[in-house]
Amino acid sequence: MNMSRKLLAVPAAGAAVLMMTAAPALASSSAWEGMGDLQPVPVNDAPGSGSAMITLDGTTLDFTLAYQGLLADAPHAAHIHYAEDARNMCPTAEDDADGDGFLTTTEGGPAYGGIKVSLTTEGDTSPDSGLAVDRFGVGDDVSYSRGGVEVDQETADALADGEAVVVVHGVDHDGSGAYDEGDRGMSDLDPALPGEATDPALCGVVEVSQMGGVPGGGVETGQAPVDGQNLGLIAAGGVALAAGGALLVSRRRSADQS
Ligand SMILES: [Cu+2]
Repeated sequence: MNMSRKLLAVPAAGAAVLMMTAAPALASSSAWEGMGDLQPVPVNDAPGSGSAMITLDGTTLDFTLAYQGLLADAPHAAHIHYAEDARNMCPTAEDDADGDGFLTTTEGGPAYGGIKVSLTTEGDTSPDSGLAVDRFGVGDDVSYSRGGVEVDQETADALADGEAVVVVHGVDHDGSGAYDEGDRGMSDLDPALPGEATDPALCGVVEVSQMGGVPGGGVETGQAPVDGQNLGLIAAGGVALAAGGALLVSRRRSADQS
């Protein structure tokens, strides 16, 4: 083997490694970040706002839920809602089906679907914990985070497609300073709870804001890359491919000549 072929073999191997590592990243990653801008549900008009920050990697969810202005010293159940046959949006005034001036969680169902994930502060996050009022945020200035929450594939897809809706519950309709039966009556979800405790207060559709961390998520989900990382990696892969091809050609020529 002459000297020039030895020197060529090193960069050729380097190019091959580049191609091998780039290809799986493009095919398998689906990490992204998103946010739901939480605004008062129409009709109920709770005095508050908030945000749900979401990071999803495959089916593993990290979230930070923050909201202000809701009833002080009272628990606020919060969930990710979704249903395939829902409108995948926040309710409108038209969703107050019986026109009584209270938009119940059930009446909001056609807009946002059922509970898929309970955004509890600890423990179980399944729909079973939907009304676990001792494991949600309490009060009028709330912020908490959790990591490593496993969601099902349907929920992960709904989140990535901008079809999942975060809802925070609990509306003091009559301004009494507590959840009570009042004019609203008892809850459509649990007859043991006042309707004020479960009515939807804040709502926001989760929108993908960044295909973050691992390049290539945009390829798998069909979403446009927003930070140019995908394009950069594809370009780098193209260069590696071209360089590898050129080296193969030159190596073949060397072999022919020897
Ligand atoms: Cu909910």
